[in-house]
Amino acid sequence: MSTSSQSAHVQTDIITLTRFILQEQAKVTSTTTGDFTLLLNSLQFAFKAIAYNIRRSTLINLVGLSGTANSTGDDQKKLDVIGDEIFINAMKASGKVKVIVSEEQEDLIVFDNDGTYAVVCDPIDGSSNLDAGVSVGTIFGVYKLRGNEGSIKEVLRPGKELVAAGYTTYGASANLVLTTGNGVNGFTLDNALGEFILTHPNLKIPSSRAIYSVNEGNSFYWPEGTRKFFESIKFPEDGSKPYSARYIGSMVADVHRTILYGGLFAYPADKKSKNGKLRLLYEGFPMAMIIEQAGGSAINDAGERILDLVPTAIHQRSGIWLGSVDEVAKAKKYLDLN
Ligand code: AHM
Ligand code: MG
Repeated sequence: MSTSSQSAHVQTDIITLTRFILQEQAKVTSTTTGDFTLLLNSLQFAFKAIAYNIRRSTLINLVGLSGTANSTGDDQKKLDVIGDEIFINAMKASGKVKVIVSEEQEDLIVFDNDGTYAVVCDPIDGSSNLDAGVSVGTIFGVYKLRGNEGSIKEVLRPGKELVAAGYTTYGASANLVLTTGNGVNGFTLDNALGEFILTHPNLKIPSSRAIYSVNEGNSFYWPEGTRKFFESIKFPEDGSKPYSARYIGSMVADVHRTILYGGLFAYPADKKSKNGKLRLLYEGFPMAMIIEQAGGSAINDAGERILDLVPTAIHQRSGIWLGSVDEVAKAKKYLDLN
């Protein structure tokens, strides 16, 4: 093999997450303090540490329940607790985060520092899948504080005020998908280098795709509009092909596929879960920001834009419909029937 063809297989000019962030920040250098860069650096450390522990969990007896329940009564897995601790410690150590909301903590946490950011997160989402080795992930959103004191008002704000959002999937590889309000970029963790490498620049979601992703087991409880919509794509009356179903049961993995392939992901409200299952602040908002930044849309059961909603409680739930613009628009027509 010639030298040039050998080198063709070896990337010698790699864009790591750190390099990417520094480049992005350099574009707005007059207004930046470097705090956001440090915050993102601490975030990526948390993702690496969580990925590492998930990968070895079966070997070091980290599978199974911890014997505790979280703020909303869900049984916690050992890894839920560990992931939460890793995340909170990393945010605290950054010195740049004053307020944290975590799915695993009943109340918000306020640090005694001069941090200027609030971070909302679900440290390990989809944890019911953990013991089977199915993909799980971390979801996060970042608000810039308006005041100097850390108060709940800093996070009971509409999703459109997030300055950054993202998720990391822990599956065959760890994939970090990030937006700072200027498009969406995807990074893959190179385990040997210990670096997230830019592998999916400027991610765009296809505008339509005949794939739906929902827990069909809840269809007994669905309201009429929701039921009729899913019926309409499974039994099309216009001669078109029925949609394909894909449901992993890990929001991060289902949303990641939806961004890459297109389609619709939904966790609607139903008679059993009157406000839906997913949490607005740290699941709905970050995912809605990413989806919109990738060219898709995200609405609730009333057809309202998710990012316009204003939470009144940190663990508030909401019905969520997100994905390709055409697919969400198709579903929206039926939501009026609910
Ligand atoms: P969790 O935050 O307790 O892990 O629950 C959220 C998860 C999502 O990842 C996923 O979309 C949903 O719950 C699946 O719920 P279900 O098992 O009811 O289909
Ligand atoms: Mg969750």
